Amino acid sequence: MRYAVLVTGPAGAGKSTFCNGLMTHLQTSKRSGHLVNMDPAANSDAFEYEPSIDIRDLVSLEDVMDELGYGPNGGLVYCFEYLLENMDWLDEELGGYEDDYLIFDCPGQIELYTHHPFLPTLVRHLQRLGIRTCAVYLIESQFMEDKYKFFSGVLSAMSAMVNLEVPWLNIMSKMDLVTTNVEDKGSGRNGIRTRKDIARYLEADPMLLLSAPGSREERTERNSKFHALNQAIVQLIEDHPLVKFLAMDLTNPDSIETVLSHIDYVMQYGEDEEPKEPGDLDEGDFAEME
Ligand SMILES: Nc1nc2c(ncn2[C@@H]2O[C@H](COP(=O)(O)OP(=O)(O)OP(=O)(O)O)[C@@H](O)[C@H]2O)c(=O)[nH]1
Ligand SMILES: [Mg+2]
Repeated sequence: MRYAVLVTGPAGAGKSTFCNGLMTHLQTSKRSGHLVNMDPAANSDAFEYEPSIDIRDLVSLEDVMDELGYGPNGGLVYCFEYLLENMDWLDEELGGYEDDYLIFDCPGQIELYTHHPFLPTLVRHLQRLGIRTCAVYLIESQFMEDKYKFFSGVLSAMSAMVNLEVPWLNIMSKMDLVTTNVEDKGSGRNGIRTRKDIARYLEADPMLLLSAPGSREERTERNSKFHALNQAIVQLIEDHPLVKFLAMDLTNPDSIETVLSHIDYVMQYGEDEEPKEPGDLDEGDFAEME
């Protein structure tokens, strides 16, 4: 059984850094993982591990911009359209892997997740090939500094979940930047002073929105529409409590292990493995016991 993890989320959320961290963790746990670069604009310096499959071998944004005169966003759309027309390339590239984790590092253009059909089509294709697929969606901990920004992240996660329809994990990345130390001046931002405060963000408690700056001001005619919009968002999140975040601190190996165990769980990793028969065992299976 092959497993695909789509690493998604807005620009700069830490997707490529997480992919590197996950690759290292899989290797130290003696599990096999392969990096799949899905970003036609990726800079090779960003990869600690050479991608085993790379969309840039099929089509690169630079060539599309040079040769067809597209801008960066139109060029990206063109690259994905080109990929969908040439899926046999991907099938061939994916052919050589068995019982492996394939980690797809996706681009950061948010519209790819919320309303373009590319990623849903890719997901269906992987599923047809019998590859068990899940997605992780990263938003970075700095989003917690501004309640409006945070809830726009929650809504984008929600629409990506609805659009992609695969087992899903939302991750709050860069938790090493969040401190609950009261001596640290930065830690009081947006009222984040205790673990309990952080927990309200990880649970995406919509009531936080009601205490956001400006939300208690006198309701003038000018801002009444703004209040009504906030109220509607609170109601929407309360009615559909789909989004919760798993905190991730890449400086702590236990944290990556926790994220990986959640990924294993949502993908039911290893559930179809047959126990080895005594006849299948060889000396290598006992090497670690010596
Ligand atoms: N402190 C801290 N910084 C991080 C972490 N993860 C990523 N960064 C930094 O955030 C920036 C963006 O990281 P990337 O991994 O390139 O983010 P990305 O989501 O792949 O970005 P795009 O592919 O451009 O959308 C880089 O400067 C990283 O060094 C983290 O866990 N902690
Ligand atoms: Mg990246």
